[in-house]
Amino acid sequence: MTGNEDPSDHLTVTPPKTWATGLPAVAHALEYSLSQTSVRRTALTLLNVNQVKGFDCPGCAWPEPKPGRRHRNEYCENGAKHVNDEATSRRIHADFFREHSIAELDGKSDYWLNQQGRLTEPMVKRPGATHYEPIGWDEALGLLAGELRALDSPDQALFYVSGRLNNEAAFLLQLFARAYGTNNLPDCSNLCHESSGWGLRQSLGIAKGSVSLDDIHNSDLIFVVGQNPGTNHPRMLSALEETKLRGGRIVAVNTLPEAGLIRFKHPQKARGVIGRGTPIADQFLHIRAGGDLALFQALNKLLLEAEDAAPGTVLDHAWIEQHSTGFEEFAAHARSISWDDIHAATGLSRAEIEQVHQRVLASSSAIVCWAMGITQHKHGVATIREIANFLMLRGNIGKPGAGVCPVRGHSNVQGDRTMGVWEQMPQPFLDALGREFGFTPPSHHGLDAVRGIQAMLDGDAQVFVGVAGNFVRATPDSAVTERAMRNCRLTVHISTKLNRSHTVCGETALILPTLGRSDRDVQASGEQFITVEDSMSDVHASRGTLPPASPQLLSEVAIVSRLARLTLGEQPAIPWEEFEADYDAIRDRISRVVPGFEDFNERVRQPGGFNLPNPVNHGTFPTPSGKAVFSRNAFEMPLVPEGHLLLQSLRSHDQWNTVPYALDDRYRGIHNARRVVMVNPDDLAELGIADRAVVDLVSVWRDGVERRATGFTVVAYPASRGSAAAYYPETNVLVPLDSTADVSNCPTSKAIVVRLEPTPAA
Ligand SMILES: Nc1nc2c(c(=O)[nH]1)N[C@H]1C(S)=C(S)[C@@H](COP(=O)(O)OP(=O)(O)OC[C@H]3O[C@@H](n4cnc5c(=O)[nH]c(N)nc54)[C@H](O)[C@@H]3O)O[C@H]1N2
Ligand SMILES: Nc1nc2c(c(=O)[nH]1)N[C@H]1C(S)=C(S)[C@@H](COP(=O)(O)OP(=O)(O)OC[C@H]3O[C@@H](n4cnc5c(=O)[nH]c(N)nc54)[C@H](O)[C@@H]3O)O[C@H]1N2
Ligand code: SF4
Ligand SMILES: [Mo]
Repeated sequence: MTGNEDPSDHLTVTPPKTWATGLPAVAHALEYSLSQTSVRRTALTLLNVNQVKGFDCPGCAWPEPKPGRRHRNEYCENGAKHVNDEATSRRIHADFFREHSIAELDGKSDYWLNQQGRLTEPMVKRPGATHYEPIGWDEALGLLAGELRALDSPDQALFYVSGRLNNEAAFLLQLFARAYGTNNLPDCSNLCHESSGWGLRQSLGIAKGSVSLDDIHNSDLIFVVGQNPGTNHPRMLSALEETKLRGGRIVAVNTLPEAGLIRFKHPQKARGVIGRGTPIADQFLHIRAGGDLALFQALNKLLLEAEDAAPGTVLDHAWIEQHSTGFEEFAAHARSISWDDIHAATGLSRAEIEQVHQRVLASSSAIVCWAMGITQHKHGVATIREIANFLMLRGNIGKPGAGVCPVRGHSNVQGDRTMGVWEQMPQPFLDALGREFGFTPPSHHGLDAVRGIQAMLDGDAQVFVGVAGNFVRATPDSAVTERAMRNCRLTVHISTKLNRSHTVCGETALILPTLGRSDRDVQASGEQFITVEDSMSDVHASRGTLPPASPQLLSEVAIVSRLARLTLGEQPAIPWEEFEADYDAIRDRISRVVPGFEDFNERVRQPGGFNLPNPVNHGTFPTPSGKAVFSRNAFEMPLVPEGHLLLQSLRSHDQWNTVPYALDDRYRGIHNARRVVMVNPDDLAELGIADRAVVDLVSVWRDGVERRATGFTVVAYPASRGSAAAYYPETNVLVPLDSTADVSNCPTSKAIVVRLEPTPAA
C-alpha cells in the first residue's frame, strides 16, 4: 500500500520468514521507489547511492566495502526505499498549508504526513494562527535570531540534532550554539546508542566501536546481540555471509527469532537468488528480555572456571597484565553469580550457555555486535561493560577479527558526535574550539533529550530548534513531550519532509525546508560535497546528484551560517559567509579542531575517504588510568509483576524510525497493520487472552500515572516468555519520561512494564 490515503488497519498474519533478502526484497524496493517517483529518477538515485563519486545512503550507518570491492548495486532494499522516499517527486507547496489547518494535520497519521512529499518553502505559524503561511528566508531566520537574542539566558534554547546531519553542518551548528552560549545540544544518540558511548568510554576510554569490515569478515566468532540486521542494517548480512564462507561462527542473541539472523539470500549473487541462502546463526539464543547482562556474566564465569581447571590455557594473561586494571575485583564478583539467577534472567539452560562457551574456547578471535536490544534497557551500560569484560578476558580487543561493534543507526550519527554535537563534550574539545575561533565556550553541561523535555515542560527552555529529525515522535512519553513542545515560545524544524513535529507547535513555529543527501548542492564557489562518518569510523565524501526538490531550498550549512550571522553579528569573528560559500573552508577549521582530521580536505578526496584510527587498536586506552578497566557489574534483571509483560518498542521492516513507509512487517509475517502486539502463545494462555484479541496496552510506572495505547491486535508470536513487542512510535506514549537507563539516561524503550486490557467495544 503506497497511495496517498490515510491507511486503515486490515491485519493479515502469515508465518514469520526464516530467511531475509533475495529477489522479493529487490521487487519491494522498486515498488516503493516507483510509487514515489519516475523510473528515470529511481535509476539515477540507485546508480549513485554508496558509489565513490555518488552520495552516501541516507539510511543506516553500516559501512561500504573498500572502493575496489564495491558492488555496482551497493545498497539494500531499505536503503533503496529510503533514498527514493527522499527523491520523491511529490511536493508540498504553500496551498497545501492553506488547505489543511495545523489541527487537521495533527490528526493525520505519521504515514500520511510523510507521503505528502518534500517541503519546498519556509513556512510560519504566527501566534494564535490556525494555519502555516509562507515566509521569506530572511524574515524567518531573522525571527528566530530575534527570539534567541531576547532570551534571558542562552540555556533557554535547545538545538536537537538527528544523525542524518552531515559533518560540516553539524560542526557549524555546535559552533553556533556554543558561540551563542549554550551546550544544549540534545541529539538522537541520547535516545539510541548513548549507553554504548558510556559503557565503552568507561571500559575502554573511547565511545566508538573498534572493528573494521575486514575484522568482521575474518573473525572466528561473532555475537549479534539485540539487533535485527535483516531489517535495520541489511548489508551487514552480506558481511556476515562472508564471515561464514571463511569459516567463522555466529551466535545470535535475541528475544525474537529474526529472519535475517537465521538464513540470508544475497540479492546480488546467483546463490542468493536461486539457492536456499546461507544459514547465518550457528546458534540462536532465545533470551528473555533484559537477560543479556546475566548471559555475559555467565560466559565470564565459565571462562574464569575453565582457567582455574587448566591454568594458562584460557585467559590472555599477557593482555590482562599489560593493558588492564580491576581484574581481581571483577573476577571475584563474576565467580559469585549463581546459576539460578542466570537462568531466571536469561531463560536459557546451562547446557545452551555451555555450548556457547565451547565456541568461545574454540575461537582465537571474537567480536560482539549490538544495537537497541541492549542500549535501551535500564542496565544497558552495565551490559555493555560486561561485554567489554568478556572480550578483554581473552585479549579480544585490538587484534584482527576481534573487538567491540556497536552498530549505529543513522548514517552520520557517529560523525555528528565527532563534530561536537553532545551536551557534554570534554573540555579539551571545547578549548580547541575556543582557541580556533577566539571565544570561550560555556563549560557547564547542557541538556540531553530527556532533560530538555523536562526543561520545556517547566518553562526553563523556550526556543526549540530541531535539525533532521522528528523530536516529538522519537522521544518517550508522547503526551508529556507534546505538552512540552506546545509550552515553547518558538519551535523550529529544519526538515526535508513533513512530520508530526511540525504539527505540535509552540506559540510561533517555523518549518525551514532543506536539501537532502541526494540533492545537488551549489554555493557561491560552485558545487559542494559533504562528509559523513560510518559505524566503523570511515569518513568519506557524499555528493548529491539530483536537481534540488525546490529552488527555494537552502542547504543545512547555509541555514546555520545565516542564522549564526543574524544572531551573533560580528561577535566573535567567525567567517560564516565564507563557510556557506565553500565547504572546504569549514573542513579546514575542522582539521584544526577535531583530532584525526588533519589534512581533512586532501584525505577526504581520496576514493573511499579515510579511517579515523581507534587508539584501543594500538594499545592506548584513554581512560583516567590509561588502561582498559574490568568492571564489577551488579547482577540485574527486569522485574515484572505477575500478570504483566515486558514490552519492547521496535521497528517494522517498512519504516524508517518515526516514519512508516507501508503497513507491512514482511519478515515477521505481519501485513497491513501497525497496531499489533506480538506475545508468546504460552503467555497468552496464562493471561487468558486469545490470539487476535484487541487490547489496550497499559504501562505501569512508579508515578502511578496511567499511560495507555489503545486498540492493539494480539498476534501469537515466538517472542521469548514474558516479553511482548510492538512498533514505535505508536508505543512511545507508554514510555515514562523518567524511565531511563542508569548512567546514560537513554529512555528504556525496550523495557516497558505493561498489562493487556481488552479494548472496550466502540
Ligand atoms: N529499515 C530501517 N533501518 C534502520 C532504522 C529503521 O527505522 N528502519 N533505524 C536505524 C536506527 S536510528 C537504529 S538505532 C538502528 C536500530 O537497529 P535495531 O537495534 O536492530 O532496531 P530495533 O527494531 O529497535 O530492534 C531491536 C532488536 O533487539 C531485539 N531485542 C529487544 N530486546 C532485547 C533484549 O532484551 N535482548 C536481546 N538480546 N534482544 C532484544 C529485538 O527483538 C530486535 O531484534 O537501525 C537503523 N536502521
Ligand atoms: N519507543 C522508541 N522510541 C525510539 C526508539 C525505539 O526503538 N523505541 N528509537 C530511538 C532511536 S534509536 C532514534 S535514532 C530516534 C530517531 O529519531 P529522529 O532521528 O528524530 O527521527 P527520524 O524519524 O529519523 O526523523 C525523520 C525526519 O527527519 C527529516 N529528515 C530526513 N532527512 C533529512 C535531511 O537530510 N536533512 C534534514 N534537515 N532533515 C531530514 C525528515 O523531515 C523526517 O520527517 O528515535 C528514538 N525513539
Ligand atoms: S545497509 Fe544501511 S547504509 Fe547500506 S544500503 Fe542498506 S540502509 Fe543504506
Ligand atoms: Mo538510532
